[in-house]
Amino acid sequence: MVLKLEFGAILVSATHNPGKAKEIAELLDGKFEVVTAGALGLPEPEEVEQTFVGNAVLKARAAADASGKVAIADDSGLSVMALGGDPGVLSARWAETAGGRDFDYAMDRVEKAVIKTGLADRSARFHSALAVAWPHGAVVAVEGTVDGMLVFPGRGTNGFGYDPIFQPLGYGQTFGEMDPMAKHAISHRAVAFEKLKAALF
Ligand code: ITT
Repeated sequence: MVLKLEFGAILVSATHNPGKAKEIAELLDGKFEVVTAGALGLPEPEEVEQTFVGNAVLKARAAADASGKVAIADDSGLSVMALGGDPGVLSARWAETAGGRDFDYAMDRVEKAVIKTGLADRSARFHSALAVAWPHGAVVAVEGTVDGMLVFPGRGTNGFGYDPIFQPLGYGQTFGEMDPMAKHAISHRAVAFEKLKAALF
């Protein structure tokens, strides 16, 4: 079986995160007819895997099998060196509060945890695993990363999630301050997309 995606095909974007959905749509660059898992009323599977790739595959597989269409999923997060890689695959869970997800709270948790280690190391890495699954069929997964430094307090209101506290290496702005196109030029998700394009398009 040749795993190729034709431009113009219907692709289910298996994310329930609006910030991520916007970036995935921009990175796909209008080449596919994108339907979201939310619009199709697909359930959100529990992310039980220990790796980004494992969870991306799980999400793409669930959406493809439930919809009968090719699906793309992203599992991503921030790994902080001083925290041994946390929050990592639990990045979304670190934001959970009784009132829903709160990333000001999550970024504050990261800052407090880093200070508590007593370490001066502020290096961090964003990961994005992308998986494309065919209904009840094959799956292709890739991973992209970008290295940077944590800055406290966070800066900027662009992007989503942990963007305000992440400054990519070699740049003076955080992802929260960067223009979205500038983030797309270097981000973990963009790196993963390039790999996916090479494999599938
Ligand atoms: P879906 O599973 O529905 O796609 P989610 O938000 O639950 O959405 P993840 O489990 O992959 O997705 O959680 C990763 C979290 O890491 C996410 O909620 C973001 O806050 C954060 N994150 C991922 N990519 C990011 C980026 O580019 N900039 C800032 N934060 C990011």
